Amino acid sequence: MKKVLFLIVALVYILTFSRCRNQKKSGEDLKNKDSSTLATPSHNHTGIKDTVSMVSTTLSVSGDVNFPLVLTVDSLKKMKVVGLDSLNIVCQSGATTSSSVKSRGVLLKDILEKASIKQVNHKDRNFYIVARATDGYKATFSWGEIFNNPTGNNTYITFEENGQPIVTKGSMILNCVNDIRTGPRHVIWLKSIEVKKVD
Ligand SMILES: Nc1nc2c(c(=O)[nH]1)N[C@H]1C(S)=C(S)[C@@H](COP(=O)(O)O)O[C@H]1N2
Ligand SMILES: [Mo]
Repeated sequence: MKKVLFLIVALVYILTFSRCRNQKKSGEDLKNKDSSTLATPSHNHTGIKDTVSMVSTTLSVSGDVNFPLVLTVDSLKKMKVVGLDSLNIVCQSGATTSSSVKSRGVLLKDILEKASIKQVNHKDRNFYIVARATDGYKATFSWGEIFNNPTGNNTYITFEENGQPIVTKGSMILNCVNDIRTGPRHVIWLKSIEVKKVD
């Protein structure tokens, strides 16, 4: 009887001990995995993480405009939609971060015309336009670039890439396709367009 009891106790002890060891091992694996991820992050020069928390489903147009707007992808689809040629996104460093992106979108110029910039007279042209993202990233344009330069016909708010709605990079992206390097004024997670006047 004593022998049986001893055997049971020994068995329970061995089982418990081996489970602890296994748990510790998987715990260590996890720890190693975490630190190796930290040590060798996947190549991402901008530090951008695809994250749904950054997505804005609306684009506000505000500042020195007669008609402030809050636009959605649906409201853009009701405007003049243009299909863009395949585009590479090239960082200021020269690295291509995305290739052969085929987008659809609306000209920023058309959106600004809809909002109507508050110009006092025809010499009142010293406005700048800020395209801002939810993470604080921004790109700037001047009135002259948009309304008196080919850039105006090459700057789009896009909402579709390769036939799919944009998801992880926001719902709308600003793209200036005639920039020498397209990365800097490629604003993902776009949330607002602000029109400001130089005093
Ligand atoms: N909102 C937001 N947009 C951004 C950035 C950013 O950090 N935040 N980085 C820019 C830079 S430096 C580059 S090169 C491109 C890279 O775009 P991609 O990751 O869509 O290819 O996004 C640009 N747009
Ligand atoms: Mo970049």
